[in-house]
Amino acid sequence: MLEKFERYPLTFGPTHIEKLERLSQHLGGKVELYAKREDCNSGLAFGGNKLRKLEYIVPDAIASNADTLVSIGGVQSNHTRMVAAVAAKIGMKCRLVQESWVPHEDAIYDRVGNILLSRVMGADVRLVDEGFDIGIRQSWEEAIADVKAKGGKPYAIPAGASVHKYGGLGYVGFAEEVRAQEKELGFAFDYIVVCTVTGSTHAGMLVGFAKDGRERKVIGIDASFTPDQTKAQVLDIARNTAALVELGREIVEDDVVLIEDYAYPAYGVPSEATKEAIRLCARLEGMITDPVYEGKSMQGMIDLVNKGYFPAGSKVLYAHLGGAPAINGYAYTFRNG
Ligand code: 5PA
Repeated sequence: MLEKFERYPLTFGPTHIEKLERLSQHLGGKVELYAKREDCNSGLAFGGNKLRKLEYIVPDAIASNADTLVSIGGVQSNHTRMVAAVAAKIGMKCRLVQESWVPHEDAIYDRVGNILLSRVMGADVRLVDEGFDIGIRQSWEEAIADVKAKGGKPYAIPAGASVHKYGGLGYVGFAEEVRAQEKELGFAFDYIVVCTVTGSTHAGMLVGFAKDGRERKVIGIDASFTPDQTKAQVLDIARNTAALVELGREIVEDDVVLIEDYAYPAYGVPSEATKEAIRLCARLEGMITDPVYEGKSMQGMIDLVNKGYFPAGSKVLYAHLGGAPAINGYAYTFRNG
């Protein structure tokens, strides 16, 4: 589906799919759980889902003759860490706006994890005291203007690389990759579980899996706590991406399956159930999920298994999208494990 698009390789290649045997058994053994390890997809600053998206954006950035990538996220944004890594790798400068998206207090929150890595990679990191919003932000537009005013050539990458015209392509590629892996495995997955916030990961998957009629089998777990805005953004990106790849059919609102039950109490703040899911997955599988994104989708998947949402015998693929560095910002939360 992506042959006509230029791709700048930033990842190792197809990501590993592993069975979560002990977690599946622990939850009763009726549903088989697997993880696709997007969190281990690259040697660039611990990798993660943003690299798949950026592979289709970097050629445009290079062609534009830019010298500075400009992007935005929360203080512990994984996306901005990945943009910093890509800027270093392709020899550009990087300007990052880190907003106060998370009402979480930890004395070291703005010194460790993702933001530490971005600083080490030489990004110009600016903290801005604005709350959570996945839309286009004034602080980001000001940063772009500021780079220009100082004689630089900015290339603008929105939050999560999502509303960028090519933001959805990377995860169309994920679906194609899963189809190829299914041939080798000898079975197909019945459901794909994905954490959804700015929307292009989910949107790309939806378009990619629409090719074989599985668009409604992509189960988005909202972690934004602003699900209406997130759902609308997924739909927009999916429609734009479907047109780009010439899917040949309309994406409709009901194709976006977004479960809203696990994002509480706020974006970036883990509930007790999220913390329990993080511990359970770590203790049974040695697989680390974070309190902002993957811990919430892990909690969601566990709860859906327990509720019988997936019929007995289902094979469920959990997309592990990365994000583990942020757990360092929750040192006090996990001080006793
Ligand atoms: C993020 C996003 P989307 O934003 O494409 O919906 O992906 C959600 C998601 N898992 C899931 C991890 C580990 C993520 O980092 N992170 C954002 C960031 O700034 O890091 C874009 C919000």
